[in-house]
Amino acid sequence: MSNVAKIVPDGAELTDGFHLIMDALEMNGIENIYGLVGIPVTELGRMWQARGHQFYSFRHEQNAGFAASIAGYLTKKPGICLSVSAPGFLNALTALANATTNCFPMVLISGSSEREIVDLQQGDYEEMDQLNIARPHCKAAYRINRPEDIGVGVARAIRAAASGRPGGVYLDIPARLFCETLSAEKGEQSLFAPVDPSPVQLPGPDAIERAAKLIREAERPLILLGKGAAYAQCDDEIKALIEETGIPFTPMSMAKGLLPDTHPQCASAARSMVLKDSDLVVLIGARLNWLLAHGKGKTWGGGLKQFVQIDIQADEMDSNVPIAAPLVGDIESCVSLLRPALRGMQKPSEWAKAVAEKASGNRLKLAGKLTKPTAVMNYHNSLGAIREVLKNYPDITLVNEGANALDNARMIIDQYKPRRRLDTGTWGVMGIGMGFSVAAAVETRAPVVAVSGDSAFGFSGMEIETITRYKLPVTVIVMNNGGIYRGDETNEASDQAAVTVFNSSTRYDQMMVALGGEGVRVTTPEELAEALERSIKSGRPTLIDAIIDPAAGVESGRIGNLNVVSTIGKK
Ligand code: OXK
Ligand code: ADP
Ligand code: MG
Repeated sequence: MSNVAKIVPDGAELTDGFHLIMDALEMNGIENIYGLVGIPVTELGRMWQARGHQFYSFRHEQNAGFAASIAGYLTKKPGICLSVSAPGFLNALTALANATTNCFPMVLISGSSEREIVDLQQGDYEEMDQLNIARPHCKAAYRINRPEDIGVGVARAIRAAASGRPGGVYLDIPARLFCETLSAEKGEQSLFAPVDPSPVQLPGPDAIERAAKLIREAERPLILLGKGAAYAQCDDEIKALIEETGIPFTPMSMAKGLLPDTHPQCASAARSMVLKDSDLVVLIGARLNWLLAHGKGKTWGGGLKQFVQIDIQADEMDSNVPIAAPLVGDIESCVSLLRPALRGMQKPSEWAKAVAEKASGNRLKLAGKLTKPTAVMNYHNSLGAIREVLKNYPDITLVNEGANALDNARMIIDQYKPRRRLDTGTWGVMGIGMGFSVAAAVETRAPVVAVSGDSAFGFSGMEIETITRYKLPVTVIVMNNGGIYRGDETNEASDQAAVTVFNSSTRYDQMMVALGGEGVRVTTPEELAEALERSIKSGRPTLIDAIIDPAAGVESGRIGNLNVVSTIGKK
């Protein structure tokens, strides 16, 4: 590592902002930067590559931001996104806010314009008070004003993103700072990596005892795994807790695969039943937000449920309903303390058996639909074909977005390993597809399959050029039914296309060919399976345009209850 930029005539060695930022990132073990260059950060991207690191150049900052955020989720180290000022910064801000909402650690580093001009609103190039705009959308926002503060600024950003509940951090770098110099010696002294940036956090013994007592006394306990449990990377501890206690478990979407979906205790296929009929629910890294009907109401069987909740964020407790046994701490510590406290507990065998029977009945019912031929492919038989192929590739990461494409793939495609399913998360955000795919391929060094609705794909579709440029082993399957939700809506009022409808003749496969990859159009489950298998084996960037029945799909998939519909003025 060299942070010596130049040697001046009197012999003093100098460094500058560019070098110090790179030194600080290196010191924190950063290897990959996801971003989009332009004034004033282009040189930083170039110099990062010159040091032997990777800079992934995207076509839109939002996708670079999504990539950085999921890199953070996959590695437990903040993902780094680099953007230009004002519009580039704003484009990335959605991803930063999404990272914070989903508890993904990332740092968005944006160049910004000159303070004295911005602050007097004198109309600088890309003038914007970025720091203050970022603040409400992230966990922490910092600006570095002096080269000697770069070390502390980067260290604070890394610690803020990774510690406690992870999240997004904004780091503002005024353009001028990049070239400001400092003696190399002072520069070197100013740099450091934070010691233990995400420290363990132990729950108290009383809290463990309280939780263990409730679990022992429960007749129909359920363990609900969230993406916090997957993030914690203590897979063996969680598996041991579940198997030692014999409690049925159900994963939230990104926790699928923490234990295989085919595990005998997996209650995914009996979801309604276990949420409703359980008498105690142990939440591990899952929040009682909208995705869990806020922990109350008919989903949960009407009355108040008893909850044990494991979470690192103390004020998550009681956010929606009272938590009978809060366990505040990191998941690994909490689970490893809970296990001995539960040793010898009686397994809830009868309940577990009833759950397993319900789940296997539902699985059987679904299996019939997955192989049923139809005149035009539907979600069941197309995803059924994908499921069969992916069974043989458990290391593949599945990226999934859309409405029906999301809900059906979550239900149909089994996951076998932790952190292999990445999706629209807490916000149900469309557009994560290609950014997540790039980062998953980079960080896991294994193939990626993205299953995207045709609408969802449109949000980040141009990044297939990024995928081909870096020759990433990504297969994109566009579930093409010609519209948002479905492609057969008609506009009763005029001849303008209906709001949910796209061109039915769109050739997404040809888009991929034009941008340097392989493109295939398929119309049957057999063709789809064959194309997917071939693509995975080839390792070549491929887009499979899967033609789905335009009439397949329901408005907003399984969350149609959230739609807002007027009852007034309809003909
Ligand atoms: C699950 N199920 C199965 C299986 N797995 N049956 C057979 N075999 C298997 N393997 C059953 C399960 O028991 C449920 O049936 C049903 O399938 C659905 O399961 P699941 O897990 O999907 O459950 P549910 O109720 O949909 O979960 C609620 C939810 C989920 C809110 C957590 O819908 C979700 O994550 N939604 C995210 C939606 C989203 O973000 N969309 C964004 C785009 S929409 P029963 O009989 O047990 O109930 C958008 O932007 O606007 O419209 C817009
Ligand atoms: P899901 O959407 O899968 O239900 P959420 O994003 O709602 O998951 O919840 C994840 C939770 O996990 C957050 O409340 C977060 O604070 C928590 N969390 C993340 N990492 C850890 C960890 N290492 N230890 C404890 N809790 C964690
Ligand atoms: Mg569609």
